[in-house]
Amino acid sequence: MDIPGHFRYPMLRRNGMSEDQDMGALIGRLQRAKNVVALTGSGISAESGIPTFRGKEGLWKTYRAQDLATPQAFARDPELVWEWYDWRRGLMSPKLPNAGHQVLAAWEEAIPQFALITQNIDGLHRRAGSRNVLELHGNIWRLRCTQEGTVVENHESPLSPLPPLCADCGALLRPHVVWFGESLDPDIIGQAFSLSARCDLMFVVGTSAVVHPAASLPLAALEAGAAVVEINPEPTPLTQHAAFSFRGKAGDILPRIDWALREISGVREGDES
Ligand code: BJW
Repeated sequence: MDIPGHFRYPMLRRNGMSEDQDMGALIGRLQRAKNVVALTGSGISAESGIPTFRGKEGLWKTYRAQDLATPQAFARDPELVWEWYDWRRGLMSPKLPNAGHQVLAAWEEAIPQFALITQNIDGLHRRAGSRNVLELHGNIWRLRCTQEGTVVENHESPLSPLPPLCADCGALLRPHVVWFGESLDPDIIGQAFSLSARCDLMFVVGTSAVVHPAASLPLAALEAGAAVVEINPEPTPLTQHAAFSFRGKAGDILPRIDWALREISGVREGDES
């Protein structure tokens, strides 16, 4: 398989294979795969200018999750929690999807059985054009009534009044996101597990792979015999299990994989039937 020599990215070596052989092997897996899943985390949005949670510049270096991202914190001080979320909405509002988001949106079109699961609440996958996105941890652009449970879409930034109130019943609204100690939507996490357990290739992009149950999805895929492709500048607990581990940025690596896929296979044309 002839892959141009400019594929120079740091990647864990497998059994002494060359980088080109590794990329070739990955494209082969991608071409043969019947079900492909991508699981993303905050790292994919880092190149769009949205901070991650962990790591040296992560949000949890400056803010305590216990004070801001738990139901107890919201019950104790909804104004404080809302100030933080309003600040983050303001930060995210002008940010645009990057090349990593765009490749995954293109794969939804190009790869017949492709599913995208994200832990991100920023909405950038949809803005990049992905239509079917399982948002495990909710969406910061949706607000939920603490009394009625109704969910409304709201892109106002800054929010006024703060904290925002339900237009129907006047009760406090909360961000429609999943905080620590809260259960994920059973339908969404159920779909995510079922997709993971029947995929043959899973891309795990930009997540520290420590927050459960999201971090269990690649484990479910591995248990079912899938190959995991990790894209992350740093190693994670998943790295040792990954068949392919690209140590680099999503906005760099995903376009390279996409380029190789298009170059080698003509984007699986003819697979559409
Ligand atoms: C790049 C990059 C570039 C940088 N390109 N990469 C089993 C074991 C232990 C604990 C538990 C367990 N089951 C449940 C728990 C408790 C808890 C949990 O997992 N705790 C662990 C942290 C220990 N889980 C929960 O509470 C969940 N609920 C639940 O399970 O309910 C039932 C239950 C409750 C209690 C006990 C038992 C069962 C809910 C989890 C909700 C997480 N919520 C948050 C906030 C969302 C709203 C908001 O944004 O404000 O979700 S926390 C935060 O972490 C956010 C993220 O989605 C999530 C994951 O973070 P992510 O995306 O991986 O980001 P980082 O920063 O960690 O990593 C970024 C990565 O990108 C790094 O690796 C970088 O290297 C990389 N990177 N630039 C590619 N350019």
